[in-house]
Amino acid sequence: MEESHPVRETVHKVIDTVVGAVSGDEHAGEIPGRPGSAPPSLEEPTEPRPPLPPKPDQSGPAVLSATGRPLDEPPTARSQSGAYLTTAQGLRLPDSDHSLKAGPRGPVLLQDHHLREKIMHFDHERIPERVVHARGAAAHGVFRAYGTASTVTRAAFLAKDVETPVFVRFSTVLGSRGSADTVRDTRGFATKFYTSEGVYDLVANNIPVFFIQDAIKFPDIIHAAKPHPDREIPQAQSAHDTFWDFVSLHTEATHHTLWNMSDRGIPRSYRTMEGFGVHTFRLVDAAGETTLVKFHWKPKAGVHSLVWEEAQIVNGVDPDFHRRDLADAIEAGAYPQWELGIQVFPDTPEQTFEGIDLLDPTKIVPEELAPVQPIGLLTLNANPTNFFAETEQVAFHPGHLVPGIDVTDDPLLAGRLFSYLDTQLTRLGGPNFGQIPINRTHAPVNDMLRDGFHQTAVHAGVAPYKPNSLDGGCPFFAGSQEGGYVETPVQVPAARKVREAPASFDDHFGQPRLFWLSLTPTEREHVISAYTFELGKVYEQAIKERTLRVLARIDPYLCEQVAQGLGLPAPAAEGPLPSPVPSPALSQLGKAWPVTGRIIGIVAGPDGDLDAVRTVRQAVLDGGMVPLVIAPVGGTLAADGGTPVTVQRTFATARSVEFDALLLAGTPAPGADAYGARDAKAGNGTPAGAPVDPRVLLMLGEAFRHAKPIGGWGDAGPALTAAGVDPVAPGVVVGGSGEAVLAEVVRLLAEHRVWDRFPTAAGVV
Ligand code: HDE
Repeated sequence: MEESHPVRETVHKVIDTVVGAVSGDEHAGEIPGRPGSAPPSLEEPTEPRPPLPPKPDQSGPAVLSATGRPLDEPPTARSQSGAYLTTAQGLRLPDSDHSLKAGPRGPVLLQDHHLREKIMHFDHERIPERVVHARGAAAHGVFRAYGTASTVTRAAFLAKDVETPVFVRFSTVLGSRGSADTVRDTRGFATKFYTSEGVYDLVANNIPVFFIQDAIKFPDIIHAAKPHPDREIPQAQSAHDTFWDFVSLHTEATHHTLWNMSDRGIPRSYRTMEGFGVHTFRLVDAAGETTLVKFHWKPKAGVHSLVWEEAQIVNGVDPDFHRRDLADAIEAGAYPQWELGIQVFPDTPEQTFEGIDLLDPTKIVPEELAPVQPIGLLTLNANPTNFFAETEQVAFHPGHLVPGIDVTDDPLLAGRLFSYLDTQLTRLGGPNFGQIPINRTHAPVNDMLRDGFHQTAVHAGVAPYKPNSLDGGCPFFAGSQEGGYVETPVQVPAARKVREAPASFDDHFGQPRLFWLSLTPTEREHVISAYTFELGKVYEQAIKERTLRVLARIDPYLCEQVAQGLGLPAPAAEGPLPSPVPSPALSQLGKAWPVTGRIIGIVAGPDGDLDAVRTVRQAVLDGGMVPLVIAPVGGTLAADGGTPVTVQRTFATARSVEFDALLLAGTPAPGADAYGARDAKAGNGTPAGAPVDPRVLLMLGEAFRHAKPIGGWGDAGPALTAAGVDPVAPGVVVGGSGEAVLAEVVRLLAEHRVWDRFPTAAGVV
């Protein structure tokens, strides 16, 4: 055996070379017990070189995948192998449906090793969910750098045309793992870049500011926002007493709360969210020069939100709405894309810009003052193979940095730098979570971390400490010339040790007012109704009144309107309000975006103009959008003898919220199941004299209320009239050919919603 062991022979050869090189020891290996594979040098080794090979008497486990597959197979093929069911040890099994018993009706035998293994493993399938951001969905992709950031950072992955694999996880903050997607909440937008210099994590949100300025308040805001501790309700919502109790008292939360009450709190899709690094980071170039920056993700599909009623319906009809949307888009090849950009500020000792303290995470810098400069493009192009292994086990950490990107003294960031490692110890069961496949770096690892739960690496060598001579001094330190991460030697001001916030963090209302004034009237109406809804769900009047006082400090009209909805008097503002210059970049309306991936429902009766349905369906597909044909029953439509048109939704299964626009190919008569006892959506049936399916009326009514484009041709008129849809209302396109109607609807879709359908109140200016 010894003579024919190829690994040992190779190792012997390598060691002969290494030993000769190190010490010239001719008796290497003659007497057993040498601690390392080479004799140490007298002086501490200083010349960097790769780790020594293992000793020739040593071997390790074969390097296979977790389920025994060679590692050079494609990543998706590794999880299972062979044609037959096996145990976890690879033992083939003849049956997994019956326990081993003493006779078919007899007692189960304790010796049933398969029953024991199967149930043992099942009992431990769950790990603790994330304490925040538990609900999420993720995708693989690639980041291609434009190279524009190379003037301010030496980060290798930001050099021109460098492509870096990424894994991105989107999330809500408050809800537990099984909660619904379209709740009013902040969204997480965490990106893991597997760069050549190690993993870089940009752990961002879709809102550019945070509730608190100091990490020590994080448990407070989260305890307040999570469900009440006694009944554990409400799930995944801020519309309850403890949340409003906290944010009305802790007024540094005002800015973030206002963003939550805006349309940003209910994104249409993960694909249509902006992302923000929130904190200011410090970039370092090759010469060691530093710049302060804020990171922004800009979605190519534009920023687009749901309507609150729509979001609530979706939560019931399709609680996986965002998760499904992301996966479907990628599967359909409509790859979501974002541009990464930076706002750049000089790194002055004050770390302020235009009077804004860059270390205060409750403040933005308006884009009009510091434009967002694009530095690269993110494309999500593959769905995960296994939710648990990837989306659940991925572990982000703002302290996963690469040379060229450094942190600042933002006190919120400081706490995060502690928290994200700490939390994985309980969530992922120990310190080796970096070895879980989705978390593995793509850069070579040569650390001195050893052992611990779930250790899957087989470390060689005997000297995981420095300095050493037994492992030839390995591993060696890398200065910045060798790609080492050298912290920026920032001057720390001489100061007293205190528990205090700086005076420059004091203003809690100026930027909320800036945000409010930057919104369009339509967006402001949404903010008013969001506050009114949320506070309407609060039990204690004192909390509502206290919140109204906060609103009075943002804007009197906002305060009055919410107070009116609550049936309470509006408090007056204390003193004059500032008049900041609005930042149009904060509004998400008024632009046009690509329509790729948008979903168009085409309502067709069995006897309608099927040729037009075929043509329109094809035109939708040709435009990169998704046509879904909705008909009374499933199957196909082919009454005219032409190519059958496949039905994707029936009147019973469809709901307006799934579609970005609705097209009516005529007026469909009530289906056979259009009565309340069969389908509650049919309600009391069709209004007298209107030969329209009531589910179609419901869809039209909702699509109209949610400001979606509606189109119709042929005899669509009676359906629109019965649904109360004014055929000349903005965004309602009637008449002409199906194709002409579609063209106009697509033009409207590019603007996301038809907001001018609804007048805003005169007071909103
Ligand atoms: Fe987090 N946050 N956070 N957070 N956060 C976590 O880490 C924390 C903050 C963000 O998809 C946890 O692995 C503290 C700001 C995202 O896996 C935890 C503070 C921003 C995600 C944690 C903050 C974020 C997390 C929970 C205040 C936007 C989900 C599980 C100092 C810039 C990442 C985990 C994913 C997750 C702590 C504030 C974003 C407990 C202490 C500000 C996107 O470590």
